[in-house]
Amino acid sequence: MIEQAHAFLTSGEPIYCGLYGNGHINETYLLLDSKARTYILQRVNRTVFQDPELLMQNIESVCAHIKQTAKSNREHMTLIPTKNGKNWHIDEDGYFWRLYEFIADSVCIEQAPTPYDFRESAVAFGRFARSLSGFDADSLHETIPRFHDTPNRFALLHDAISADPLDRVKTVAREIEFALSREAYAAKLVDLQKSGDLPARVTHNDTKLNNVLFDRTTRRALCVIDLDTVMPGLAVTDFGDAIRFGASTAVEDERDLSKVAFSMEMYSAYADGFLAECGGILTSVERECLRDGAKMMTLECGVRFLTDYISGDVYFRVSRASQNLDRARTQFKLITEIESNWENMRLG
Ligand code: ADP
Ligand code: GN1
Ligand code: MG
Repeated sequence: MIEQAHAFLTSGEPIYCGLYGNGHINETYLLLDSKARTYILQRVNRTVFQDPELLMQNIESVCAHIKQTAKSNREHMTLIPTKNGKNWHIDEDGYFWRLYEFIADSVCIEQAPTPYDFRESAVAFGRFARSLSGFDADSLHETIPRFHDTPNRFALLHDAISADPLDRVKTVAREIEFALSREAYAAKLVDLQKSGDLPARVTHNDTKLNNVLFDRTTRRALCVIDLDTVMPGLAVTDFGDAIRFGASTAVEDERDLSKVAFSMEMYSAYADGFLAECGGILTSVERECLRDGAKMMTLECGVRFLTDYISGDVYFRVSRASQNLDRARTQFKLITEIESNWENMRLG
């Protein structure tokens, strides 16, 4: 990987490069140069992102927009150009690379230790939403078509069940039944979008807690990262995806389901931070549907993990057998808990 780093305009000579982070899609490396500067080197997943050059155009323009209101260079992502003046490098094997400055003195959290930390991440995503409310959505390319089209995610689950390439369907009958019994609900948000009741906005679309960087010392949120899926979408799904991941009491691939619960305390802390930052731009229908965003993203993600398990783990990176099935199961457990808490989750 260090060979690919030489294509970029780093301050010193690249001297160390090692795998970094817990993303499921791209391959991320920490790079150090001879002037002790650190960077994030990424190999973009070309199966997931069919046109990475268009994706980089999105990232460049979104970063430039956020930079205008950022108070320091730790509050926005900075791309390092190549020696040829581009923002990406294609190596001799056809792999697609990019380099960011490592945001100094930052930490990334996989599970919020306190509601305060989770609220801080909501402040970051809320600020991100507010900042991009003035951004021209039509200038963005759709990097993954139909990304949060939940009915289409169900259609892909049906396709996987029919294909059943590894004969796994018979082992996941309970999970399939759980998902399909909620299929009628899947269209709720896309229908409200089609009817114009939910406005399309520029959204992040992958609002996991580990896509926010925090200040190492103060624990204040610094910067939203992982901008690959920034494109037109719904504010309620950005809210909901963050809840799906961060309001769980366990990690996403926890095997012991007795540890997986939905924390109303975390939910309320996130809602508080999010609404404080961007509540002013939300319509009353959006506020009413925030809890649907949480349920929908949990259902959609569970369906995606289950589909990938049945298909042979071709999309989400796995480090052990059945990891995608474990991930699907945690999402389904969370849905039952969300359903029990439904009345208390009202925000609009
Ligand atoms: P993926 O799409 O695979 O999730 P990310 O862009 O989220 O990839 O990066 C993976 C991890 O790398 C992040 O969770 C974070 O820990 C770290 N990271 C990414 N960009 C930066 C950055 N600019 N500064 C510091 N850490 C970063
Ligand atoms: C992927 O790239 P990462 O790990 O931040 C996925 C999200 C899922 C998430 C589940 C481009 O996010 O949609 O919600 O895994 N990203 C893409 O953990 O598919
Ligand atoms: Mg990420």
